[in-house]
Amino acid sequence: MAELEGLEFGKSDFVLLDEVTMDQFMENLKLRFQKGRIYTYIGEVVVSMNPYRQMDIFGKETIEAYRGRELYENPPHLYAVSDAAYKAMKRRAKDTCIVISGESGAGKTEASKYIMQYIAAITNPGQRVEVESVKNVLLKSNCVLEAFGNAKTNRNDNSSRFGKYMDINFNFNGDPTGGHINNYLLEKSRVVHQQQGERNFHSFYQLLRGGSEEMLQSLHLQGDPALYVFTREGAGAATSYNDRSNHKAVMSALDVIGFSNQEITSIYQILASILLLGNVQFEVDGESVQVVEDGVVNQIAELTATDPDCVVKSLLYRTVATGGGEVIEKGHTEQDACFGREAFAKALYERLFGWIVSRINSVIEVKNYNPVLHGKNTVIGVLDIYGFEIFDNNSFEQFCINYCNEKLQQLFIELILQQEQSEYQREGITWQHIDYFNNQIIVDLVEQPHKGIISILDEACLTVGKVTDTVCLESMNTKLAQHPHYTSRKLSPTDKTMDFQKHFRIRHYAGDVTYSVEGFLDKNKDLLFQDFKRLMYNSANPVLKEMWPDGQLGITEVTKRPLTAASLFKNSIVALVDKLACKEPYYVRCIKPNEVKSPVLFDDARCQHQVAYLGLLENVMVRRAGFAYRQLYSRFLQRYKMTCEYTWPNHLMASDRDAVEAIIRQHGFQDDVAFGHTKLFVRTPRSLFTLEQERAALIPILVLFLQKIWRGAL
Ligand code: AOV
Ligand code: MG
Repeated sequence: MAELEGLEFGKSDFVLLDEVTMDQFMENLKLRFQKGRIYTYIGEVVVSMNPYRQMDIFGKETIEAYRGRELYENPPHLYAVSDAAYKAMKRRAKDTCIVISGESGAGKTEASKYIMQYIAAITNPGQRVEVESVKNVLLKSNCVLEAFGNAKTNRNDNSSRFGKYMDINFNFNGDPTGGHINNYLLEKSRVVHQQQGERNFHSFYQLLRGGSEEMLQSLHLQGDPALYVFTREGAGAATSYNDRSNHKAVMSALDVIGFSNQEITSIYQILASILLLGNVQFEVDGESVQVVEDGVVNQIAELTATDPDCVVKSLLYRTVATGGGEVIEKGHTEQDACFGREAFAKALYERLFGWIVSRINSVIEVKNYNPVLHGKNTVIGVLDIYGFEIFDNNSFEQFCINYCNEKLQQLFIELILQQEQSEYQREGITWQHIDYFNNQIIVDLVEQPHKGIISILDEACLTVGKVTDTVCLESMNTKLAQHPHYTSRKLSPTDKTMDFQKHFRIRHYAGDVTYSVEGFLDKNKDLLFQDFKRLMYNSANPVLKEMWPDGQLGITEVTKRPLTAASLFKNSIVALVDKLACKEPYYVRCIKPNEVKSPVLFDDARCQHQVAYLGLLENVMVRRAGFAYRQLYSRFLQRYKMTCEYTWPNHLMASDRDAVEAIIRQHGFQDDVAFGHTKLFVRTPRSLFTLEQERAALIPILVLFLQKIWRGAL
């Protein structure tokens, strides 16, 4: 709770507000934003405003100023929480995680990069080569993942279209020894279609605009995104993103990470194949469907190291096993052929992305670690996921992204608002309960077995015969009619923005989103004809082949019906939340100041909306009424007994609790603490800091004293 800066910059911790009201909160947030103070604490939570301009607060000197310091010794900063997470991990051997949340464009990805840079800068003072190399790969991986996983959307020029959770492993010295990246549901539909004003993934434009002439020629490409169906839409989109220089950076990062030349070439061959695939056209010739121009198909075949006839065949036919075990080839309709081509392009990209992540993981995975020799291996996790988003047209992807944000909000409530209050109750601390909106009800609406939206979608996907999106919507409307956070057109007949055959609306914690159900079932089924998988598995390029292990299955081999996209996503997010919940969490709550990317505009209504749904005011209330630190009496005593004459070396009191009380009284900290059944609760860090300092000053004296006893001098 530092007050290190003058009050003209506002309060550096919202806990210090005179009164905890929305007005005061907003006034402070606005003042600090206007004064260029983009970070403010709520206790240990950092509230971060996107400055939309380069700030001079991330340099080497700043890093040094925060290194090893306590939170309240410096003005609020991401570096301070990073250091706190690092210290907790190093001193107490705790696994920690930093969860960065906020809506699309609020600054999560930028924050995650600063956090990683800080951790890299403060570790490995001995400059050990192998540690430096791990750090380098961790940092460089960002550039590659952003190129392939980010895109311009209407909300953010560099929007993450995948979720990323990165574990960094540390040895007992506190130096990084490796890491692991988990990626979550890439928005692959973007490969074949983008909304107006948006772009495909950066990687395509980087290649087309930044690739050398020689490179493009070898890939059968021309350097103009307007020539390719998949990049045409976004070719003219204005963006602050420089494709040319980023292409160079990605090539060099791939090299530093350790991708071989063959692997790098393969990556670009796959990108080129996808672009060319988008330009394949079909025509109906009598009864059958044909490819309009063989030339493109030949190029795709060359780039994927496959046979041109086989490429054509997999585009126009699918092999199916009849009930009698007979295998027949069934010609596609034009519509099926288009569907297949798009599914293939999306799958190629998704598998490429997944493969890149796993290649990076294989480089940074912790090797030769022996817990007996090297001590406990601890972890700091950094979560940077796609933020809550509302577009003019919201589809399956927004549904998944927003569900994921509901889950993270639920975790925040659980860890910051709920657990805190229930512990006070358990420990018998007098406590005025603070109310907050619990979004569990929305989480249930989406994920509950049998009754939730995902279950209803899955059921529709499993039903044999033609269940359309509209039929599925009707089923949702019937089953969810009573749900307070679900609306259909039927329930809201006067609402002109909703078509009752197409739309449903969820009242999310962060706002109402109307989803268009069109394409939901196809995206959930995520069907890719087996013929494409076999084609890729039979590629003469070993890199490509490796991405398609499931292509080796025979036609008649019965495969289990795979989980749907929504169920897979749900399972991965549930696993993520479990992973986070067992670590000590640090939170960065990002806020977007305005919709127009302005460094000076503070849009009061938009900001207040975010503060409200993020539960920040409730966070301040819980924090302010509460106690930041707590420790079992026995542990507290063990650590600080030397600072009090009644407890050193041993106390004669009836209980540890009484002894702790003696320490507190001797220091005059009575007003800063509360005594629970088993733990001492401390409100501000100052008291603990004083005790720590005293302890630190006493230790050398004690050591001398003990040495003398040992030598028999006393
Ligand atoms: P996001 O990760 O929260 O959105 P980003 O981190 O990509 O948002 O930030 C969006 C843009 O805001 C960046 O490209 C920068 O232009 C600017 N910005 C954010 N933080 C800073 C900062 N600290 N300093 C300067 N500029 C900043 V999304 O991935 O869309 O949910 O899905
Ligand atoms: Mg992002």
